[in-house]
Amino acid sequence: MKKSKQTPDAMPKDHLTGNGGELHQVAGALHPPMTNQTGTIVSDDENQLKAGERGPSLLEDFFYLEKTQHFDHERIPERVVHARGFGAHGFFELTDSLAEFSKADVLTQVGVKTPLFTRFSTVAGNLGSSDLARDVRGFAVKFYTSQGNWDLVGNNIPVFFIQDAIKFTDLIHAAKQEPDRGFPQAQTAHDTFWDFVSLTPESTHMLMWIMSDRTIPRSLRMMEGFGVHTFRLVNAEGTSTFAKFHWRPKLGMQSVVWDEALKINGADPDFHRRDLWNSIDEGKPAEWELAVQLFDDAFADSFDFDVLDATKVIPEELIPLRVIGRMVLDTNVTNHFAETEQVAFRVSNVVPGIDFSNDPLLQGRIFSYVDTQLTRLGSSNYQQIPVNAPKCPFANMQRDGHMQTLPQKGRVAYSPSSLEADTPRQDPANGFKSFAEAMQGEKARVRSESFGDHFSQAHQFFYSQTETEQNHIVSAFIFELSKVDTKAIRERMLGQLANVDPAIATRVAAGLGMGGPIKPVATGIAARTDLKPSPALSMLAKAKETLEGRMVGCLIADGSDGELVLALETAVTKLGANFKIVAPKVGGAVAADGKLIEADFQLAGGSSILFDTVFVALSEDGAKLLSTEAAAVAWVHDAYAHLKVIGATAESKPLMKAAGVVSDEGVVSGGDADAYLTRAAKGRVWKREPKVRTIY
Ligand code: HDD
Repeated sequence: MKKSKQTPDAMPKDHLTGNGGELHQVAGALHPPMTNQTGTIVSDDENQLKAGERGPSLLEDFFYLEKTQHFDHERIPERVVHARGFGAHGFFELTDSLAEFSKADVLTQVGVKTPLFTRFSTVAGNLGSSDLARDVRGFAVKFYTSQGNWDLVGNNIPVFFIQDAIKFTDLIHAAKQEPDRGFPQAQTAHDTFWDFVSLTPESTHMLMWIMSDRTIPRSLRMMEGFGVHTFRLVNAEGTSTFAKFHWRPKLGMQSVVWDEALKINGADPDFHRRDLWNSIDEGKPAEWELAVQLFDDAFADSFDFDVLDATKVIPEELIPLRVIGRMVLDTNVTNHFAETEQVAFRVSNVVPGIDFSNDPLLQGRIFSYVDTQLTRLGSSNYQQIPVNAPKCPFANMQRDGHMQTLPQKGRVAYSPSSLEADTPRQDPANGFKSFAEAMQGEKARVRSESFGDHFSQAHQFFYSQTETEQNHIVSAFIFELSKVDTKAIRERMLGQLANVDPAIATRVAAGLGMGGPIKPVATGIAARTDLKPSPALSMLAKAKETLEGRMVGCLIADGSDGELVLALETAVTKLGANFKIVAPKVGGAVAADGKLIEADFQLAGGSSILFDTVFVALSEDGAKLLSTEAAAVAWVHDAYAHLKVIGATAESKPLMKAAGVVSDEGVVSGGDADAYLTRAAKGRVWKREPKVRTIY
């Protein structure tokens, strides 16, 4: 090995070699000497210490012991729920002060950029599951505010399955793998989940949401987020206002279609994390608006449902969203484990000016998050881990414990005290004070009657969707229930759906092939059908016509028109989208003019499911050749069946034919790049759907 004394610019020499070692040049880069955890330089990282050349290993080999012991303990318990997650750093910038309602700096100091860390997740799957499972997405944000950490631990759906936290254990046990067999993984399409929810009518509204395309997002950058619960804001005078928090993605909302989701899970199980990582890495930060719905007791008292019931939304048409700032995720983590895995969100992390409501789901969460971190991170000092530590000063009398890293100084570890001047003291004027809500009532285990209507908002949600979205909800119920072996559970679920609307139940029953009358499950309160549809609940009704942040895939082969491909790439990049070339070989293809066009993907590794829209840029020979290549036929066929806009050169016809493409408004042939991109920006060709799959 060639040795060099040169120091890389970014690293101070004494840091790398201050222990007496030297820098080593390997493949042109300079590497510092390897040491063990205590700084002793390792001379040989390839062989254990042995008694003789072919003899047994020696226990004395402290390098090997330390290395292997560390490896043996690399894993920590994964989260019981939301195990699979992906995070990034960024900031929140307030654009509209809420000083009238809250005394929190983060909600009142316009223009200040508060650093934050956001972790997205799926709920049911284990750590190694796939990103595109049909599931709720966690949307947890840790704001490192000047007054302490504020964690807004939400989801991409504004309602929840249950009303009281005491049912959370049951919900999750029903949703996760069945305990005897240990499967299925990362899906609710099995008996125990549908058994539980069909016996738990309060979950019906949430079922409508999770059967919608919200649970198969195209990108983490393209989904909404919600604080779910009603929170309280408290101003300097101690007056409280209720608040619900909403995140709105700058790129607009978009989902994949179900068949695509199933295939993406095989083609790229890391689809969502790769997408977010790449986008930030390419200097394209992900951005959301933060908006609030603010309301007072008078509204709460007059609203049709209880604002403390987490299975209900307050339609935006009733309380409009007020946009107050933006979140920008612009920095990838340095180390996934240290940051994304060790981040510890706690619903109890609030700051003066932000407080809890009495929502019994929220109240129960306040305990659970603090508790779970002890098992996961193993020490009550987990808040000292950099990703969890506040970025404002903090001081208290908590001492010692496993993995204490703070040099806690002084004799005084108690309060009150008189021995040292600089010990921390309670601060009644500036400290967090709970809102002084008057309390009354008998101690009892009860569910308020105001939580009793489980079907009206489910009905409202379904009929607030576009026809396409309604069809997808029905299809999702059919898919999931078709995986339920126990017929009685399927029947009971149809009975719950009949409570939402007999027409929905009939459609699902038709798809399942379950004839005969559907018996509604007995319910205390029947669904109201007079609630006005809320278009804000639909994704397609508010979809943006844009290609920004999207992926365009272009299929080429030898003989393709190089100029056309280049022109397309330029136009796509100008629109803020990513252009990726797929060719039979990853090395690329030789264009008609003899020049090499390099590829980003080999055909089998770059299936069209990875792209939002595709262009087939083949020559006549290329198209003939690929029309007998299964991967190419599937590439075009999938794009067509997934309702994508397909652009193509006239010469690509043989492949289009082999793939069963039937001309429609979303098939732009003739090689017109502009016409293709104009149609592609409008999104999928929903009108094509009845031609490619049965709508029940
Ligand atoms: Fe929870 C994790 C969101 C109800 C108990 N939850 C967790 C995460 C999110 C949510 C986003 C992952 C945080 C991260 O990225 O580390 N949870 C919700 C929402 C809920 C909800 C939006 C309802 C509105 N959760 C809920 C209840 C309980 C829990 C009712 C228990 C009583 N949740 C947990 C937990 C987790 C968790 C077991 C697992 C890992 C963790 O906390 O840190 O404590």
